[in-house]
Amino acid sequence: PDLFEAPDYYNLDELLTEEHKLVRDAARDWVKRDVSPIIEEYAQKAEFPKQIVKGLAEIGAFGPYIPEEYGGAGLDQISYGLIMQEIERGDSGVRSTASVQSSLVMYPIWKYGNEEQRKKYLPKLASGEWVGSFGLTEPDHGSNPGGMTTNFKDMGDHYLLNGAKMWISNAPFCEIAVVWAKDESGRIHGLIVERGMEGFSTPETHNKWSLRASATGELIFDNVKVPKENLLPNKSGLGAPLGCLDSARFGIAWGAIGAAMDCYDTALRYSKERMQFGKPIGQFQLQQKKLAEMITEITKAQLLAWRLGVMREAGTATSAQISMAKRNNVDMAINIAREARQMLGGMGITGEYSIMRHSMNLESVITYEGTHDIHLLITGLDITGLNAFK
Ligand code: TGC
Ligand code: FAD
Repeated sequence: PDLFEAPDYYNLDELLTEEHKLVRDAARDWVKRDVSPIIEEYAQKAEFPKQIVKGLAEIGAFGPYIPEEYGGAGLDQISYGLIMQEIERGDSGVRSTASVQSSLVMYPIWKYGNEEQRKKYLPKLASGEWVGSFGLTEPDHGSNPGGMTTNFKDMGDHYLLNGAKMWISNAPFCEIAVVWAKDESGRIHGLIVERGMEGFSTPETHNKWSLRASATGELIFDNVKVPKENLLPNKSGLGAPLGCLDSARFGIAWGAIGAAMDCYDTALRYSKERMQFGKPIGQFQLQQKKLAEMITEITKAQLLAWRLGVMREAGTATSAQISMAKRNNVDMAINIAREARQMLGGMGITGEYSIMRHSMNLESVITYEGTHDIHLLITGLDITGLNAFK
């Protein structure tokens, strides 16, 4: 069941450069070899497979577009997207680890940090020696991060940080966390908090039915003394964390296509092998309808992601355009996972096949990085000029 084919119904490969294809194929081969064979077991155990961190670094999944001088892969946005697509064919939780590390930890340090911070943190994050987390969401502030209460006070020679973040990917084992907190005037800033700082703890969140191969936890700050040099100096306000989300949401728009492709591949293969009423089930019109709609939706999502990649590379993609692609492509994937699972009948609910795991994972993907409804309201605001959030 781990034989990936690569639906490319509209010959999108013709739009890719040789480098894009090399990067994608290297990621695909690595996922096939090192992720697919073990991921079901780790998801069942609800454990992150830490041994894959090195491989993620080697395929360029940690900071694909961060310049090489800081240890990044120095690739373009479409390469970043393709890497996320291939990783999420394997598992959304593994893609989450890469998304957080690249777009939510390395990106803010690169864009909003100073040169010392870039040199201190980025190479270690790119190589996977350190894994980071990103703390924006709080127990009482998810869709509305601007309401956060985590705060820091200027104590002269350091900052004193208090508060708590919840639902944080990679939290239980992160070496550093990029944490968003308000200063005494209520302005949001990013702070780099390091494991070992007194008063900083990261309890794990258990009992998840989704994203089980990714570790999720809290970040708790109880009078943590944060050195002043750990504040990201070059951007503040809610726009700073939201800028990181733009990059992560872009990657998720591509990643979701990978999960959908794996479900489609699996259902297509199964439909040709599984016999009922003396025929392969793929010969029944109802099953063909499901498969035909899947490949149609995957193709539309690929075009959306590719065009967004071109605009993102040119620096012209708006946040609302990114929201549209995240929302559409994750919704496309979750619907395909559900239909594909039904096509496998009873076998579809087992861990023998990847579909049920994708289906459960996508419940997180459709919620994090802005829920399905929040992204709709972002589009609504963009086209009407009328703000449903205020
Ligand atoms: P609003 O007043 O609209 O905006 C505040 C300031 O931010 C600017 N801005 C953006 N800047 C960059 N990129 C964006 N996407 C931006 N959207 C808004 C805006 O211009 C403004 O700037 P300024 O200078 O005027 O202050 O903010 P609001 O409080 O009304 O909220 C807007 C809303 C709802 C769209 C936003 O807060 C939102 O997107 N909510 C969803 C929250 C979310 O996505 N959380 C994600 C947490 S991280 C996560 O889930 C990681 S999962 C990782 C994984 O495992 O892959
Ligand atoms: P709420 O904001 O309470 O929303 C509940 C419901 O109300 C949703 O359906 C929502 O769409 C709806 N709603 C809210 N506001 C409106 C409105 N104005 N109009 C209409 N409907 C509305 N966060 C991080 O900071 N870092 C991470 O690494 C991270 N990783 C995550 C990993 C996992 C597995 C999960 C599940 C979440 C993660 N998150 C992370 C948090 C995630 O971003 C939030 O769960 C998400 O933003 C939604 O917030 P909430 O859960 O508080 O839901």
